Amino acid sequence: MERKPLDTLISKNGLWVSRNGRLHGVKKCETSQKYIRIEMDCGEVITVKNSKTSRAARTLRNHKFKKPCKHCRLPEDRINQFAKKVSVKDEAKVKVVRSFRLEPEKPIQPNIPQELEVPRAEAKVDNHFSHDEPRAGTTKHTNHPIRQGTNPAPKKKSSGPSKTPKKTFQPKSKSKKTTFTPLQKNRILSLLGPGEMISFSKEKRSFSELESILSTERKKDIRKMYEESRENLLGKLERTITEFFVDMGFMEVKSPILIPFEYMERMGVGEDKKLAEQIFRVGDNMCLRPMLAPGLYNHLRKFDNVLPDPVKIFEIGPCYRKESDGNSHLEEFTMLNFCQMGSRCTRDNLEYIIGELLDFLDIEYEIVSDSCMVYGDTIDVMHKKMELSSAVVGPIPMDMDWGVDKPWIGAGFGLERLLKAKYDLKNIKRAARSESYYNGVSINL
Ligand code: ATP
Ligand code: 9VF
Ligand code: MG
Repeated sequence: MERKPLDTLISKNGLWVSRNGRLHGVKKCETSQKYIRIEMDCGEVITVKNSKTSRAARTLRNHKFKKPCKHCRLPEDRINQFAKKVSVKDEAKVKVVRSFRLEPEKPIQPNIPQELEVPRAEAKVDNHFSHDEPRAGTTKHTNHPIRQGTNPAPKKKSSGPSKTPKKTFQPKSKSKKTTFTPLQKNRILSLLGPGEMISFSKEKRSFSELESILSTERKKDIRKMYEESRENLLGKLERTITEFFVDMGFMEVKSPILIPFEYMERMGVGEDKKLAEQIFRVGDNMCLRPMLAPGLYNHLRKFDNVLPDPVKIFEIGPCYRKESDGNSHLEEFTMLNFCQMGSRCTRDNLEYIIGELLDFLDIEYEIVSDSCMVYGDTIDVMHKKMELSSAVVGPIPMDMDWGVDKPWIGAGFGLERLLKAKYDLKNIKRAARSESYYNGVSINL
């Protein structure tokens, strides 16, 4: 026999059995595409998925409950009828109102995030955009000769998650150790604040106890952000860096995100190349840009006979790459690429600009040498084991294909990686465009 959906069962019985077995009278019931909002006689309101197979549907079908809710004041005969498995047929006690969209006020099941955030060593990701050669020529960059004696740019007050020392959740009760399923661990890890840690092996509180404590903390965090700054960290970083480069005499550029695939061929990433597999193709001829260089090349060429020497431009915006997952890779990320063409295009000047930017952002870094298939030799900027940027001193043979014939310097930075470094985030997903985190804090609450 066809099983009835939950909303039909509710309207048939006019009753609801809560998770703890209380039998409630239903006052009002609204149904959307996916959810049912139920108002009980006692005033309690819940929103649940309209599922045929849920616990609630089973209990209503089997007429199982522990005891009636005192505050609903259900008449004795209704309780007895339900207990005797007699449905109040054709007596639709509760009118089901159908609406198109009804967002759940509170999902019954915690929304388990997809990613497994179990702490692990920096995951190695297949990376076709750069060779995996051993890093060489490491130089600590705390005292760059050119930067000595220059006035550091004013440090701005940060309104993001604080970089306070890591807190550890200490077990409080003396009861025995709790074991957590991988899904539960995942949920708890996603609920930790940006700087917090937990030791599951020592934890004595139950999953639901911990989940509830952490959810309360995260709600406080989000409310505090709403009261105090209301700025999104990624948006704010883009604005801060824009101001920095505009002040340094660079022109802000916004070029298309949807570009001809031919641009990628001209960047040396033709269809036959391995790294073409990382590109999101759109239709036959277009793709989502995996880098900012093509748009910047075109601007350099066009501005060359317009602007005074040297031409200084930068762009900040979304880029897309298919990546096998990792703690520092996103498929949708935000790149900053600045470049200068003409005079003063030296490695020293490139390192000076990079140093000024990272000092301004208060992020520690070191410079190492690397190479990649697009540019050949690169100067990579590292924060611990994470690459913040690849920088290049041109000219390079590819310039010819873009009508550019002057020396240049340039560097590409990932903004989410800058945030991950600055706020010591566990996973780059916390810094990304997201529906799961706001400013590094879970919003699945
Ligand atoms: P990696 O070797 O870490 O995969 P890459 O060398 O391929 O990076 P570049 O092409 O040099 O990356 O891009 C410049 C910068 O853009 C990187 O240094 C990094 O900060 C950022 N970036 C690149 N790919 C990603 C990504 N998938 N997610 C987040 N940031 C990225
Ligand atoms: C360095 C990373 C080729 C003269 C317009 C500027 C650079 C940046 C490398 C970047 C990329 N190159 N994501 O070039 O600044 O292009 O792979 Si231009
Ligand atoms: Mg690189």
